[in-house]
Amino acid sequence: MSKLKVYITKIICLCMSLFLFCGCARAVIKEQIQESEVEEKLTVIGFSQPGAESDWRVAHTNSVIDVFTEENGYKLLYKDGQSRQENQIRDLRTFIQQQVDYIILSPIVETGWDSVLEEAKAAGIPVIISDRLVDVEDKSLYIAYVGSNFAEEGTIAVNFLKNYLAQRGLNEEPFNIIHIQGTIGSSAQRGRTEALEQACEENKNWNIIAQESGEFTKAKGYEVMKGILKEVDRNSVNVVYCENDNMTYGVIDALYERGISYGTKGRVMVVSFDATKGALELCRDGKINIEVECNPNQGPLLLETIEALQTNSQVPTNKYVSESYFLPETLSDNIINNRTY
Ligand code: GYE
Repeated sequence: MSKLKVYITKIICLCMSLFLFCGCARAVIKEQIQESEVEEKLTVIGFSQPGAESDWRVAHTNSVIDVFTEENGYKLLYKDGQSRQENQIRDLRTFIQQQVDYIILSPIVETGWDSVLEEAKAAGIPVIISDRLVDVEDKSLYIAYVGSNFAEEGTIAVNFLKNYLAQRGLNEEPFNIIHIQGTIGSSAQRGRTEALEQACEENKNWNIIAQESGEFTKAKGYEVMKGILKEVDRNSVNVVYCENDNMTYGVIDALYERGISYGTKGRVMVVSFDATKGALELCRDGKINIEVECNPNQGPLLLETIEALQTNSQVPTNKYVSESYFLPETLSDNIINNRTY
């Protein structure tokens, strides 16, 4: 091939590559523009969770993630506070800086939110509280609450115990309770604790012989129960009132280790809250006497609330999820198999 031919071939190749490159670049830019146009139309939600301490929490997170999808017109920014309020406050400030459209807050405890919620209000960002409540002086700092009625949950557990004792004519006998609490200052702890303490005031034979927080985790539940069993007379214990399922798993491990029988056929009754699948299986097998349900599927109600806000419709201030309870005799495999969390 002559030098000139080689030269011409090279130029042709170069032109073709340039042409191809420009075509691709244009396609990429077009795609990016289209993506950002779609993103611009999405409603941005900042979602702050206290952590991932329990199976219930994971189910609650998933329920929110499942509804605020791009197909539904949303972009969800999710932050896990690693079980620290200061992290959640920092996460809310990040959402405010990012100028999100709405904030969903599941507060680790009830108090200490005034300043950051004032900042959100000043930035014009509506806040919806989910799961646990906030205790703020100015109620206009949040638009709505979506979650559980914890006092009601506690009342269900306490009424079960009252009926149990009444049916067996044990109303006058000493009834000794080990009380494992959730994160102190959280609404779930407060509602469930208040119901029990109130019942102890009303029934003079009910005694809380130990009361400690297991912070809603299995590890801490196990640790505190192990410690308590070293302190109390094990033969005096009638019931463990445990404020969530994961702590209950730790509690029954500690009972088992000490050779103390529990559940419907054992020495010690077990009362638990949440009714997650694993705990329902234990309840069906008689290892847990009652499972008071706490429903984590709050995503759809949160979606409804935000859709109502988007269309300026009237938004109810409180929306409670429906909840029930389970006993070994009412638990079928069907109920358990249909449990999604
Ligand atoms: O019972 C527990 C979780 O706030 C309702 O927190 C929630 C509670 C739930 O970690 O498992």
